[in-house]
Amino acid sequence: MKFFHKVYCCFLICMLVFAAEANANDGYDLWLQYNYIQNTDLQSEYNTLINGIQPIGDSETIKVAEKELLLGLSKMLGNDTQLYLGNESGNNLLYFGSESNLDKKILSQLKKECAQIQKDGFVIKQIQVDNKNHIVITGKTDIGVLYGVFRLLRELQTHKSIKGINIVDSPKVDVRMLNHWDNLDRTVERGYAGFSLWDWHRLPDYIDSRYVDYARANASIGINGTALTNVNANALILTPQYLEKVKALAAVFRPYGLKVYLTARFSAPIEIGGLKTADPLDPEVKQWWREKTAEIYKSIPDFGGYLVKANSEGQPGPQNYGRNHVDGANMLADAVAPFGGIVMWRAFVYSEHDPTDRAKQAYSEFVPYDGQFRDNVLIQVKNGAIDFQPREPFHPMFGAMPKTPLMMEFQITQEYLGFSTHLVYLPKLYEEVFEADTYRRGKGSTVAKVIDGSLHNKKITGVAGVTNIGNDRNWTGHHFLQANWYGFGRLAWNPHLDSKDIAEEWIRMTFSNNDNFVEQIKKMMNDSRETVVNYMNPYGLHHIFDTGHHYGPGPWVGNLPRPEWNPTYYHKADENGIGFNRTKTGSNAIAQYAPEVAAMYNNISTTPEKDLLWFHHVSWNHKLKNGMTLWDGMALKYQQGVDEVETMINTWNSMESLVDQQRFKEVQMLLNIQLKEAKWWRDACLLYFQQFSKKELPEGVEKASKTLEEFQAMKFPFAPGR
Ligand code: BDP
Repeated sequence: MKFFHKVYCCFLICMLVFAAEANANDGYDLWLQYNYIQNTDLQSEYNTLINGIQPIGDSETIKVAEKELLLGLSKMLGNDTQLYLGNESGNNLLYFGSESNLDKKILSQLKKECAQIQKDGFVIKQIQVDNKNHIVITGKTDIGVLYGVFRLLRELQTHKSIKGINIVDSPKVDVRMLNHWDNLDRTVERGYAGFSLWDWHRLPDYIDSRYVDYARANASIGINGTALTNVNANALILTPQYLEKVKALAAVFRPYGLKVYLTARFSAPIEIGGLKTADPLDPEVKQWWREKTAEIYKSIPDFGGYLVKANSEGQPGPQNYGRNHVDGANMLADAVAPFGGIVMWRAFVYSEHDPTDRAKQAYSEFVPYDGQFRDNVLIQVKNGAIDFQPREPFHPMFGAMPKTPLMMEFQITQEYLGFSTHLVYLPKLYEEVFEADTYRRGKGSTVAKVIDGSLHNKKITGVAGVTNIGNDRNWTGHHFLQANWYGFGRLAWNPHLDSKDIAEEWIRMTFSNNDNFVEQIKKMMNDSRETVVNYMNPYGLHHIFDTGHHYGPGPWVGNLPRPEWNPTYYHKADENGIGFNRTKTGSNAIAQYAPEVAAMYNNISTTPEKDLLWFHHVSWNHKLKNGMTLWDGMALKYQQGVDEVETMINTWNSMESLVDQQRFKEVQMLLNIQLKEAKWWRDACLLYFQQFSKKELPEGVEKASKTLEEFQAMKFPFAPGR
């Protein structure tokens, strides 16, 4: 009896361990889960069409493509990897290699498709040669082939039929890059997912396997560049001691087509070069940058170039020497030009010495320079004119510099969107920006066309995203925020994609192909962006975050030395109403848009209500389109935001049986934090603004849980990301 009892206990423990393991998924594998495909029809289709794999070429890139195929196919189809290597029949092979290496017979079947490929694009096509069926993945470059391999794997991951497959796809943007705001001490500015991935201390000798997985993940979505260091730059990264470490990272990333870029501190010639000046017109300074750049290219021949924040928020720049942005950018551009490098010069500038509306300053400073930058300079512009708010109208610079390539800068990290604790699906925001119409060449001149270069025929194009990645096991601190990295990459590849389709791909690859799960979670993700706007910044409110760390509400902050650092500067609430008058009677920022757009925003009745308080100072009694007063409408939006988080929680809870326990619980806990914080936003903002509106809360808005004074007294000296 005792013996049986023991055996039974052992059995139970084994079962529990097994169940726990089956339910443990820490999210490390991102969207590359390669879950076993249960559907028997699909299993047999895939197994019939792919009997073996045949790499063409032997570059490092082709080798990693092969490795990825073996991993993906064996996991999804439950086969031993040997099966794919030892195929003798010669039928149903998967060929992958660049066009120039393909057999003539195979190539002749792909002529039409190959003619359509651009840049690092690819073809995936089922063909017949000598009565045998094959699938071929090819491109002009091996990197294109690798992208095609990831695309084929995605077709399987999302349970698409590959019978008669014929896909041609090319990136619409040249430079698709992540910007890491990572410091050399491994803290991450505005990072909420742990510390920096880059272990500078142990580099170059210790290569964390995570560097490989980082490169793989990026390649899987077409990201081809990474700026390793913070835009608030440290010149030390350009010293030999650090360049050796950068070289080691570049070597890991190279097979995946991921180029390394560095942020260049403008005063580096003084700080590490021993010069007396960093004046961009000084011959010695020019020489210093030329030599430094040559030194970098000597060890990293495919180095991408420099990303520069100059004369912005206290960073040094050409203006310190009475020079301008053109002088600074062109000096660096000349240094990288011989090696094919580029300079990404940021337009995020505003000054305490400039009394004009902060929203106008970047345009005022940069647009007059159109046509004066070197060909290898891209001006990197944030999506909106202030700073990565939950919602901003598109930046007026887009479309306004026809002779200069403008590069998009999005924030993937959620500095102003609840850090890594709030589930917000950002591709929805990116899509809204891309779809905005600048009217610079008539109707249909969307921001997407500015960025992909088609509006003004640009020779070089780019999109950058300030990343949300850290060394947290799940990379982004929240399982769902992996979707923002994923979606950013997909939209950088093609800014015309639909964010809903991207969400669906991601859900299927990351969680499940269960249709009910996909539909409900897609809706949840899709709605989440408007939800955060509702509980933080409805009707065009902006920058009412608590000081410095930007965690939580701080609409009352008005005592900071620089006026434009104060939330009160942005909302301008008083007894008459709320909002920033940027029309002709106010700061006239609207004049920076094309006449059609300016006319729309200048008139309160044609301004979309989502942007109302961005452009107008509006009376509390203003009648909204739904018939409510602004005060009632605003209060109810805050409440709606909270209610929507409750709906998200209900949706998620109803999906428990379809998700592994670990990710289910982690997301559940985070959603509960989000709800708590949504209520905090609602209560604190409404109590504060109520002092001006002097109106009761409309029916349906819950009573605040604390007094305004209590909210104002909340302090967070150790909020992350600073
Ligand atoms: C702001 C951030 C700050 C960045 C700056 C920038 O608060 O940390 O350095 O943007 O983009 O959003 O340069």
